[in-house]
Amino acid sequence: MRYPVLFIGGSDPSGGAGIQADIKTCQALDGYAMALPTALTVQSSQGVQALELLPPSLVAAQLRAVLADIPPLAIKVGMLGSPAIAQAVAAELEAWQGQAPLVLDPVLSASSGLRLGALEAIAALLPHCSLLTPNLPEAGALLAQSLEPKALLEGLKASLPCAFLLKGGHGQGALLTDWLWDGKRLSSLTARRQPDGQLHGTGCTLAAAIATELAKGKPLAMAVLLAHQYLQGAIARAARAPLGKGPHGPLWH
Ligand code: PXL
Repeated sequence: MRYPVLFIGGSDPSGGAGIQADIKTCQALDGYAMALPTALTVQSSQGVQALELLPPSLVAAQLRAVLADIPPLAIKVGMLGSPAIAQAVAAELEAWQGQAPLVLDPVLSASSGLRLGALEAIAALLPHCSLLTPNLPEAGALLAQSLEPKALLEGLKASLPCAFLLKGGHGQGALLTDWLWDGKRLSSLTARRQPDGQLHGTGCTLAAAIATELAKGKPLAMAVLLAHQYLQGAIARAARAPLGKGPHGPLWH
């Protein structure tokens, strides 16, 4: 059995984040990765230097061709780049006859601070979303309020139409907690904070791993647990064999 998963997001030519990280994650977890870029970035472990968005019509055409040929069992959306691209993606998903769970990673900016997305773009995709995976700053931006994690959780529960995983990596302390709200229950996963240096693409990788496990038929909570374990392994391996001259080295898939 093969498990096709479709990834929609930005390209990172250094292979650390974006659709390159998605493809590696999916392959490592035994999925069949399909990937279409919304944008090309110029970046390395030293940061994102430039960004060029693809025309929305070209993103739509890629999506249409793939959906008509190999129906994905799950879809992950990362960097959308612009509201126009998000609307084009939403329109193609609406026109599609099939159905698949969609994991939406609401990418707003790179670690270097460069803007990679817009709130309006995320809003356009929310009606199609099965799981949203914001980090703390993204959750604050979505709620237009910078709040403590507990208050962010309540705010997201009250305002989102889908399940969400609130990622605690940007919080304080030696242990970090991710919170999963599945629509009915809240559960949490903790991990020991890893030193900075080889953490580029962690958000992309986690969401890609969740999508791949969902494609394999795992229930949401199990998919999140397996993805969390995969991410911790990829972080630990990378720490033993760093790559890149900059502060944002890649994981080891
Ligand atoms: O990790 C967020 C992210 C997503 N997608 C692309 C990126 C980045 C961060 O640099 O470059 C393409």
